[in-house]
Amino acid sequence: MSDRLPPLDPCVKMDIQSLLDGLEQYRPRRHGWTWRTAVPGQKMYEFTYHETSEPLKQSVPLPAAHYFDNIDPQPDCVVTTEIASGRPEDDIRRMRMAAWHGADHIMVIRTAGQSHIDGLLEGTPEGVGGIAVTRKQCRLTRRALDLIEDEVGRPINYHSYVSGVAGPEIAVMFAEEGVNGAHQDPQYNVLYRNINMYRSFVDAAVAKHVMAAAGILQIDGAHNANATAVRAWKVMPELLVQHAINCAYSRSVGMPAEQIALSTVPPDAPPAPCMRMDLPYAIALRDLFGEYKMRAQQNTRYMEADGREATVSHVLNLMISRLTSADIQSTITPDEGRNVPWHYNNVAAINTAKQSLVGMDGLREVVRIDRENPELKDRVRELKERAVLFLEAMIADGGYFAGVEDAYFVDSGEYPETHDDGIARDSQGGVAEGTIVPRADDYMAPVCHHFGENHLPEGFRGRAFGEAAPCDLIGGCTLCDDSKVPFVDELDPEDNMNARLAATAEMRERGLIKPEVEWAGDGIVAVTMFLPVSDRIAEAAALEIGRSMNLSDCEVINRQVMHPAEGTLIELKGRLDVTIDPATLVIPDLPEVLTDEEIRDFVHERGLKAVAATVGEDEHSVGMREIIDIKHGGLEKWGFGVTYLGTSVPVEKVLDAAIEHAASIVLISTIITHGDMHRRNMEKLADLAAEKGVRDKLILIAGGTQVTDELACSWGMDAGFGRKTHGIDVASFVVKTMRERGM
Ligand code: Z98
Repeated sequence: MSDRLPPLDPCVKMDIQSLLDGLEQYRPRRHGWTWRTAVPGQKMYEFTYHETSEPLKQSVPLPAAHYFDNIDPQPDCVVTTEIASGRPEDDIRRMRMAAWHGADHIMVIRTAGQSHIDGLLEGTPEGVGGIAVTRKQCRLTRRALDLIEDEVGRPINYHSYVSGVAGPEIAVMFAEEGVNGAHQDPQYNVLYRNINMYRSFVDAAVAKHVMAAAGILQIDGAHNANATAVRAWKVMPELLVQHAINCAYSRSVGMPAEQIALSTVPPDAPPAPCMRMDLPYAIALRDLFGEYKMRAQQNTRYMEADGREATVSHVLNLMISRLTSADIQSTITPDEGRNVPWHYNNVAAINTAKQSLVGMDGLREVVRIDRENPELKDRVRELKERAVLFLEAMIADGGYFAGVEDAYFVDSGEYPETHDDGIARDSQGGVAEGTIVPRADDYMAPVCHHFGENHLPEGFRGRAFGEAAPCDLIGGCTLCDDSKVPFVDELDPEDNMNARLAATAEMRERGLIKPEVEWAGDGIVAVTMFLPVSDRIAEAAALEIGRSMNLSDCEVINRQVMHPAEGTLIELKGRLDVTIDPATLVIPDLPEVLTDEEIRDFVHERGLKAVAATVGEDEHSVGMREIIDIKHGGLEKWGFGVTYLGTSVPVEKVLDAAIEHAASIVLISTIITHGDMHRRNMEKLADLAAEKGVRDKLILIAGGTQVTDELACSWGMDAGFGRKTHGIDVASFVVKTMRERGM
């Protein structure tokens, strides 16, 4: 049982072996989907939030959070990430990182074509950019997520797909293994996997019925039409129709409305004026399907390999979510365009969602969509009308199956305009055609959550009818009695988790370090370089540079023209065969800081004074003010008398002021480093102090983003302080140095 495993220690890596041990006995501790608990009016730091949820117990806040007491407000909607390492043992490490940044819906991507597998896979689960679904993979993942959710203090929903001709079996397995959410939409199987349409709908009825019983949240497949369409914005009416078909079908086989989520994507992306085009669609959708949940997916149709571009589209999509609504906010990364699933891009996309949603907290209250705006109003109505026309025509033409035969779907014209280029399927063809067999008169399945006519004997219709359960006839079924759930280990003797973990065992045991993005120890690194040539030459040159850097399997994953002749930005990936033993590393000790009391006493005793200035032609003042101002916890806090001389101050003037004020500390700051200005100013200050015979009476300190202690000292300073320095570091240094020097 998962609760027998010790809780995770945030400073220790997850022990994958212990998660595998005893997996055959593990049973999920809960079933069904969990929403976040919204906390309207939540107060954090100096702010009041309108659309956030309960905070995490442990997390990694956004980078700027240190200005705000390290708060990490979590939006009110569930945030999705899609994990696709292809190896469960690596997937679960990624999940832990994703959860710490704010994901609580984790989808594991499967290798393409799962839909064509006609039985439940129990064999080897490794895939490429995805995973073949197996019981072992599901169970291991759910078990790991139990620990991860305890660590972050929020339930995590685990998600996969119930598709294809093995759909009903997979649904049962998901219900048994505590999978919390799944895509299920028979239209997906028909249109994109060419599974026979009758078989798809029969299977879907059974699968949905099982999902409903297990509380599994369903996500539909309409978004795949956006992703497939020639012009994604043309399929908006059809998307409404696809949602309607799956919702109606799901309801008719017993799925409650609250378990149905629509998978919706703002269809366009810049350079299209996408917000104006997407907003009416988002509104029409919510008008028509208000009783269902909205899963807002990110636009992937126009995603290229550029992370910046994908992020901007994502943020625009997030704005639509905030202006309308989203119960689940999906995140996606441009990894597919780059041919590698990079786990840190998962984290980046989760942070994009968290940052944008929290940044737009309560936006809807102050920025209202103008529903009376004629352009918006007319377009919302037009979309609905086009969708209704689509449905009416399809019904008049013989219904859904006839419509699919007639290529109604994914046509590049906006209905009723058609270009006759939709996806057509033959009702007498496709995968698993002719495999539907009528039930015999005496057919009776002694299992619960069975769909359809089951010829049950009297008194066994189930607890919902106040009668015995059908499975009482056989002493219980797997959905009612957990102990009956089977476990089948991997079958491949070579390619399996144990063998793969054995290959990297030394790395784990000795804590050896190798870069990775895909799998543990893969050695893959990404290098960004600017090459002052045109793109094709740059690409060839980058590959050559990669080889000179000792990288193997080099591949250009992104190239962006800066100017046709002046240059190209290249992102290159390659494999670096280097292993670092942490025992060989020399890691400098963190500077020790003194207590407030110790510093205050020392400063008061001596009446210490400092002069401070940004020197040279440099107008930056924020860094220096943080070091000196009392309100930022700067030197004034301990009683230092600080004379701040301002910005762009000549070094001579700083020194004169120090002498005039009888200061023993001189603080200079430089951010600008062009022409080595920072070096020259430091050297000049040290030389002048020596010339005037005051060098040994002064502590000279330089600070700035490009300053290091080593460099500053080599240029005549007593210390240099770079990024992330606080007043306490400088104050401690001053006191310690004055004590050492007997000043
Ligand atoms: C997403 N990035 O939705 P195979 N059923 C439906 C699907 O949408 C998918 C599958 C099944 C997307 C994920 N969608 C892509 C409705 C896949 C998967 O046969 O295993 O590929 O089916 O977030």
